[in-house]
Amino acid sequence: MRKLILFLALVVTTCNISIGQTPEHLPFFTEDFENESNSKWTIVNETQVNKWYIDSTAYAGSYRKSAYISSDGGASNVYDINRGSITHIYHDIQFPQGEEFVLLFDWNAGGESSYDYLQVSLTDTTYSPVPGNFVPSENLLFSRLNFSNGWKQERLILPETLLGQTKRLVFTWRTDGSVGTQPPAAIDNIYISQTHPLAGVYTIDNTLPTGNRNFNTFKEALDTLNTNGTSDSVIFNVISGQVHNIAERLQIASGNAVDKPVVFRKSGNGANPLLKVTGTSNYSDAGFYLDGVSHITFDGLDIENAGTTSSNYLEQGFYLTNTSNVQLRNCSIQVRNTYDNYGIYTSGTVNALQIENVGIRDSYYLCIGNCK
Ligand SMILES: [Ca+2]
Ligand SMILES: [Ca+2]
Ligand SMILES: [Ca+2]
Repeated sequence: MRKLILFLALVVTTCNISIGQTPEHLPFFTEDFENESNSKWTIVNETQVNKWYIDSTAYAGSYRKSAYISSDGGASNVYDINRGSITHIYHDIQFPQGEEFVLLFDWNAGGESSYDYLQVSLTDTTYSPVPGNFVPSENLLFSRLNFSNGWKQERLILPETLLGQTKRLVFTWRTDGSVGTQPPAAIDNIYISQTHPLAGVYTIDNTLPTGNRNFNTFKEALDTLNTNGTSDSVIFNVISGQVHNIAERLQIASGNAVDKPVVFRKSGNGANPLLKVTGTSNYSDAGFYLDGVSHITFDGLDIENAGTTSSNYLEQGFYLTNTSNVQLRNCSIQVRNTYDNYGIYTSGTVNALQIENVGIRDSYYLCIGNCK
């Protein structure tokens, strides 16, 4: 018996150069810069004018932290376009034997065509990046990233020649000394995984690090799901009572190898896990985006707007497009109470959407589209 219960409320860092880092052991390497001491990464700035920092400035008005370039001591994510500089931030990664690897990271940068840009390299650990100098080009993974027009994610399958080796992952920001578009580079959510598909039971527990079948964040769980796909049914047990502060787009998208049922469900006797979602100035931010996927269940998760102004309100709980056999159960959705907001929004061809015991508050519309 399906029922839709509706509550329509209507109402830093400077120039520390060191080598001999402790390598990170895979299968999972993740870095969101939120809780890390700066010492995990080595920053090579010296007297260069545009320096790397780890802090929160690159996200205006948000709690989120990243690594970013600044020419004013880290106070703002702004660079001096009139002075040339090359600076680096790096960390060592130990690649185990096994299968191929995938690298994902988020970045944001303006820059200038072939003059001001972000580079990403993978070098031997015997190589130490030098301020004012490029990393030798044979090590480049990305030779020129700029003009992202907002935060963007890159994804790259790494060569199998890395198996069993320790390598140095280097991010470099280069400026030539004239002309440029703000902001300079910022990077976040760096992630390296082996590409084997998911199967069986995992946890999402934000008190434990990612690894050993646990994901610290929803973002890491969904990145892995989207990247690696599934070879059998998958359950994510989300620990009850925990609060997840979300400011990133959570998406399960088409083109991925999600070909078996995937369930996100509350685990434990406490309150539903609560996702407090900070949106953007866009008028259609959603807690979860499901695009072109099928057989996905959310059971016992609450979604709540954490935005405080029109620049960051959450307007939708779930956004579904071209999905089938999606089930939403035992959830509470609270978005921002303004016109054109939706608890559940569907578009395209949505088949067999099941909604059971879902409370929707502060939403102008409860569910639009093919809602049953
Ligand atoms: Ca971050
Ligand atoms: Ca320039
Ligand atoms: Ca918004």
